[in-house]
Amino acid sequence: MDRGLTLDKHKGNTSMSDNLLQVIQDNAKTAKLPPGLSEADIKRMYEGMVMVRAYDERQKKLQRSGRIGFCVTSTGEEAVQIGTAAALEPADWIYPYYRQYGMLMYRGASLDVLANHLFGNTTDLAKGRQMPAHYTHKETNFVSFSSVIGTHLTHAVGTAMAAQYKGDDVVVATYIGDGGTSSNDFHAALTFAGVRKAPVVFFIVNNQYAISLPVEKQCAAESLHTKGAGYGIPAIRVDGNDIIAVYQAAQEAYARARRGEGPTLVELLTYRAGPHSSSDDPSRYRSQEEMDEWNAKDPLERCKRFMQQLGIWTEAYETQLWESIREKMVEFTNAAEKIDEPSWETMFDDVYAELPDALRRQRDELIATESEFPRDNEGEFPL
Ligand SMILES: Cc1ncc(C[n+]2csc(CCOP(=O)(O)OP(=O)(O)O)c2C)c(N)n1
Repeated sequence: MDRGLTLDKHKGNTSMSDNLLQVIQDNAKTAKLPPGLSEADIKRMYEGMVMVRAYDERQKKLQRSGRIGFCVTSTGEEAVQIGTAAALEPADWIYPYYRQYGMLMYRGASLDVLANHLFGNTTDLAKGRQMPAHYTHKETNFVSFSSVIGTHLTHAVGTAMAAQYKGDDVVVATYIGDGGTSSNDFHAALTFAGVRKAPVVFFIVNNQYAISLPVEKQCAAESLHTKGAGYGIPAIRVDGNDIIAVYQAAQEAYARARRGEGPTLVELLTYRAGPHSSSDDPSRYRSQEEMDEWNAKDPLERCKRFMQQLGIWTEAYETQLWESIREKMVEFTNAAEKIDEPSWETMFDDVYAELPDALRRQRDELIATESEFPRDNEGEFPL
């Protein structure tokens, strides 16, 4: 049984095909402003997506030229991030995985927060100790992620339950890939959230692959949103490359949570247009035809077309936007590259209030060895 969300108030400007929520009509000549959104809101969302695309473009260049070791991009998934971020309030919480850093920028984190993490320098908020693409930022309630797929979902539900106990008017947005819906913690999190009616929204980012594994080999269900029914959680399937549909579904789901009606499961259908990470080569497991087919549904192009239909997009606007954003990306990443890396001995900090003897000995040995073999002789450093 599909307990799909009823999006009554959007009738007339949403179309459902195969139970997929879509708003943008690619072939329409004109469009009307969606309810509750101004022209400025739509432009802001588009600009947010361009920021993510430009950041990814910059990350890739830095990685290919050897200036950073590794990167994770989210090309093709910009509407997922910006559409769901745009409907949140500043006090709400985000429990992301590694492909939602665009939400950070949209919620006002300075670009140096991202750039410093990219280089893992001394000013990186994770102190250079996290995996790359595991961003964190207290001011925007963007919570650090553990690489163990799915584990953050239970933390998200815990935060939502805490807010419920305290009577705080906040919701929690959390994200999981199609592969991640097979994790143990997906089950634990949805079980608790359903029973406790926690104010949390689970977004399944169905980008069709878990590294090289296509979604149909991941799960035999026809669609992943049907998983909600097993936990008594209403669910909806949305065109994740249609930023207006993503925004509307997210807004409705957050509103349900705020009204005390509990969690919602939102499956966002999209495509990971790039590799899984800079260590992956997708041409080994998927065809060019498939990639071309999805690229034709690019979320930025679709939003641009919608803006054209509304009469709020021009070539001059586009050129100026890209120029100014690309300039910023270069400026912030070049600045982050100039900041020192954390010194080796900081790896012993922050875990124990008082360092146990065994670790103190190891740290002292490291410091002694390092002074014997200074850093400019890095090649000879015995570690
Ligand atoms: C428990 C666990 N198993 C395996 C991995 C290795 N791993 C890292 S990312 C990933 C794929 C996740 O795919 P998906 O959830 O679909 O997200 P996507 O990367 O496609 O956005 C895997 C298997 C891991 N980090 N944790």
